[in-house]
Amino acid sequence: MDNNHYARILNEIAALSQIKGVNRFKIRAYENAARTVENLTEPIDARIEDDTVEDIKGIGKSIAEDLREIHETGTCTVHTELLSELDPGLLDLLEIQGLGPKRIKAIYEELGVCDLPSMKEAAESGEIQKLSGLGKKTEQKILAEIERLERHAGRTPLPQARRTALSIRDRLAKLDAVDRIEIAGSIRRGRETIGDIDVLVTTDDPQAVTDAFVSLTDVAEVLVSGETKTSVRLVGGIQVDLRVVDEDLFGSALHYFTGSKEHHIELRTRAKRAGLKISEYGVFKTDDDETLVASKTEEDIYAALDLPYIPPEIREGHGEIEAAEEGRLPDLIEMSDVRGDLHMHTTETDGRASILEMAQAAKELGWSYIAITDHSQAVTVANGMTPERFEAHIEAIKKANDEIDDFTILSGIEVDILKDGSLDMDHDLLAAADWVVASVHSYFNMETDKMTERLLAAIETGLICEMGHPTGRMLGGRDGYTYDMDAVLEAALEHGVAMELNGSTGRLDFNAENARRAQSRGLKLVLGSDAHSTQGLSAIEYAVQQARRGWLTADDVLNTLPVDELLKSVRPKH
Ligand code: DGT
Ligand code: CA
Ligand code: CA
Ligand code: ZN
Repeated sequence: MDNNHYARILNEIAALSQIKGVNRFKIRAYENAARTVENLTEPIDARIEDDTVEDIKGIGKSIAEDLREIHETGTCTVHTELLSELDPGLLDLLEIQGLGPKRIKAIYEELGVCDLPSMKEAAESGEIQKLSGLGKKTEQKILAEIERLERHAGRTPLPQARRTALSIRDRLAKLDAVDRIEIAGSIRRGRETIGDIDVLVTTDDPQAVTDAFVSLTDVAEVLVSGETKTSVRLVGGIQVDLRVVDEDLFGSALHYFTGSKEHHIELRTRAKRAGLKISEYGVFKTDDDETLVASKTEEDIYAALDLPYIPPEIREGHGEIEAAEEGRLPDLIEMSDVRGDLHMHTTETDGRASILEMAQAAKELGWSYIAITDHSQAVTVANGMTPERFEAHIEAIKKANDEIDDFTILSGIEVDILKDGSLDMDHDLLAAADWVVASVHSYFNMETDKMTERLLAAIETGLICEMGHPTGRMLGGRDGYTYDMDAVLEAALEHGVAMELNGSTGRLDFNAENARRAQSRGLKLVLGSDAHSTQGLSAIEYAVQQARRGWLTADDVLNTLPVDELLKSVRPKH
């Protein structure tokens, strides 16, 4: 089971305990343990298996016991008892952003609201605003949140689903019976949210694979069990389809189950015109013998249709087949094109590693430079820097830079764009820094015009290199703020500001669509991990995948450049 599953159960215990009203220390212990598990670099499974889970700082004896139980059964008694005493629907209410266990407790106790439908009803009939401490504004926010949750219903954010999928793949790959195993479906295409996980295997012992699959500890329910397809629901609620396919047909099966449906529909039309048909079993002639033309590899499938290989990330029916026909498929950016990472935090603000630790970890990933971009003082919760601290931090970064060979640490900041569009730092310090990311972290709900003015004012300072997470959306969470995107992109182009594609797992912001829009207007993009720890640096993978979904090439992305060229590509009037 992946660590997130453990963390989720612990977080839920903390929240449910708060609703139930148990003592504060216990709640705090679960919250802390959840955070510890989230930040652990190694699989908690391994620590349980070698019986060292109690040695982890922040995990006490009784929570260690819970973790062992989760390891065995997917859940634990504390969790199931809380749910049976309270109401399972409360877990959905915890998804309402900005409400929190304390207020849910009040609404639950006073109105008997115990799930999303009853919450919706109470909010629509104006019952919520009558409660003390909960006004009309909160009630409207609750309704907007429920509407958002309904929109995302049943879908899981990509990073979470992908981690779960990789964990399943890796456990099954260890079986002797498994020859080949691949994740297909929307995860392979890198879609932002995932309906279910699709896994393909080749084996000469299907029964052994199926048995092992349904016996995985995090399987809650077997939905379908057949000779070639088995579907299960995991304890977290996500469905996994496992298909056993013939080795000779692996390419056509992988292609079929990778989708998208839209891509397939267009391909089928094209195949028909050429007297061919295409299915999960291959490409066939539509003659009487139904001669098999291709099935082994995906390249073979496309070649049979007289097309170059189309990468999974752009198989969405967004013009890729036409582009392939006309030989203008973009040469999509790859991980190996990336030379550095331009957004990360250290212990100076809300990160967990030092400047040098971040640099060393980045160097190990193969980067040749990074920018250290800690927060400015407006972000008090992140211990943002005053000008004095930033000045000292720039010096500390320069010093660290001298201590690491063949690597450049750029001095930078993630400066807040304040409500009026001014930047939360002295301008001479921003000018002195190598890399300035500017981001919005407050007042997300401004009117469109006001937000546009705010961003334009920030861009027009001429001090910004990069607009950080440019819409503020949280994946499967808060929607982004709205502004006149064309006006902002135009100003960014004029002032040499790159737009970030933030790969941190909660964000993926810009999304692929906006990235493509920026690129088509001639803007450059920057990939950033927004790492708050050394492990967080690997989030660049997600940024690359979303960049590919946005049809971006290495030329569209600034951090594929050597550092000197990178610095020349932004804030030209600086
Ligand atoms: P999801 O799971 O909603 O995030 O999206 P996908 O794309 O993973 O969709 P899913 O799991 O329903 O099916 C996986 C792929 O298998 C899909 O992209 C295309 C293919 N596929 C499955 N069932 C059908 C079908 O009934 N018609 C067509 N054309 N393709 C299908
Ligand atoms: Ca799927
Ligand atoms: Ca599926
Ligand atoms: Zn930020």
